[in-house]
Amino acid sequence: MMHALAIMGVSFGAMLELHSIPLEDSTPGEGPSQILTFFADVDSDAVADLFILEGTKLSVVSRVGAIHQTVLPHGVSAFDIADIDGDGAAEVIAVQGRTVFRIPIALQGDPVDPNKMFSVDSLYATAYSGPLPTVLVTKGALGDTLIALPMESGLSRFAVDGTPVDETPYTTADKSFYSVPRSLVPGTVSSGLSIQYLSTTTLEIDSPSYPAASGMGYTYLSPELLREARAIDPRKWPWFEITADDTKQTRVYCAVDSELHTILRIADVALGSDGAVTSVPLPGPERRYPGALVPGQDREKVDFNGDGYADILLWNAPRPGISVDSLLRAVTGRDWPITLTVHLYSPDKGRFEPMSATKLEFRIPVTWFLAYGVPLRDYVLRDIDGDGKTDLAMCTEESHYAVWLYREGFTTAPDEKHVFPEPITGIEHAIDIEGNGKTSIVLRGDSRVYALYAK
Ligand SMILES: [Ca+2]
Ligand SMILES: [Ca+2]
Ligand SMILES: [Ca+2]
Ligand SMILES: [Ca+2]
Repeated sequence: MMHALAIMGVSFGAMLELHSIPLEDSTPGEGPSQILTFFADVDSDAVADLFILEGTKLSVVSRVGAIHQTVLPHGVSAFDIADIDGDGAAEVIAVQGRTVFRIPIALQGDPVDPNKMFSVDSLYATAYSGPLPTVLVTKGALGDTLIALPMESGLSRFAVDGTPVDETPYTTADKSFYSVPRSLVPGTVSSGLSIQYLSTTTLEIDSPSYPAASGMGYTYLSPELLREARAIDPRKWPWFEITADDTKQTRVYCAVDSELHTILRIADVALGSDGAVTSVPLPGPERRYPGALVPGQDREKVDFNGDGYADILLWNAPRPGISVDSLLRAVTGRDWPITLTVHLYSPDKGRFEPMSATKLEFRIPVTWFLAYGVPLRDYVLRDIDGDGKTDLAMCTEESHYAVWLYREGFTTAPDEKHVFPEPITGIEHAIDIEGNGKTSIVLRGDSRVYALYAK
């Protein structure tokens, strides 16, 4: 075990504070090193802390500028982060073969050696080839800490001294399983935590300290589905919720045609007393909007004016064409204009306004248009400043990341821009780490992780 204190670059924007965290195994120009990032609360202050797993090196990034590192012993498969002794400081709880042990995470001073807790034959012994953050620590009926482990016969839970407490049997003979990756986001999501065993059993464990996993997920209104929708029954088009009450949910069904226009059809879907959909009517008349839909993420409502009704963001590029052919003829490295428009939903009219409420024009590298789908890179449609109105953040160049706050609309210049020493290669999280409605963003470069913390 070792302890390292790395230097972090910290810079301050108006809304997002940048922490630039070097990855130890990376060599510039050799591509991204394999890492896994997740959030857990290491110091019980109800603010989620960023963990970075590089091989067996587990780093936690404190908000004040230090990186504390713990090396997981060889052979660890599943591990979790939790304060199981209630002293306010989290431990690593890890499975290594038959052994379940704990390592206190030393935020100051020398690291502490692993303590063995108990031994048991769990399926985690051979589950993964390397360490993977999973949900191991749960709360029992009396608020006691229980360690949940998949066994041959079912999901078993043990007291911290290894005493068996309960077991939920598998419902089929198939014992293949996965568990929820640990990603703690205080205050933002429900307290329900489900450990799902693939087509076998689902155990709902009430664990108020550990809300369900969050973070960047797939976009369910994928560009592929939107482009394919035109050919099928509109009731099967991708849709999102505009608003809902106890009796009905207003949906907008979406398609994008070959001219990059968005076709929307609205339907009120009746809900039963249990909240379940009772019937899906044929959606209303088609309305066509100039530009292709930029989908939100994770079913998070995109609501630019904060009135509780979802709004839409469309992208468009000026003619002549944005066909692949014309782009391939363009010189690599050139940029190309793109226009984003917002159409607000009008509850009085029961449709999205035909006139855009705001327009954002800028240029992006022409090669971004070659990617299938939305040419915006690493975009986030979330409330960044916590005023209840959805904002926009995205790359404007390979190594630039810009934020536009939605006020009466978007301003021409971004409200904040961060320039990085290397291209951004992806987005790891867009996440509310404090439960205050503000979104923090974690970006990847080849040699660093860039955490943009909402202030
Ligand atoms: Ca914390
Ligand atoms: Ca502790
Ligand atoms: Ca709205
Ligand atoms: Ca906002």
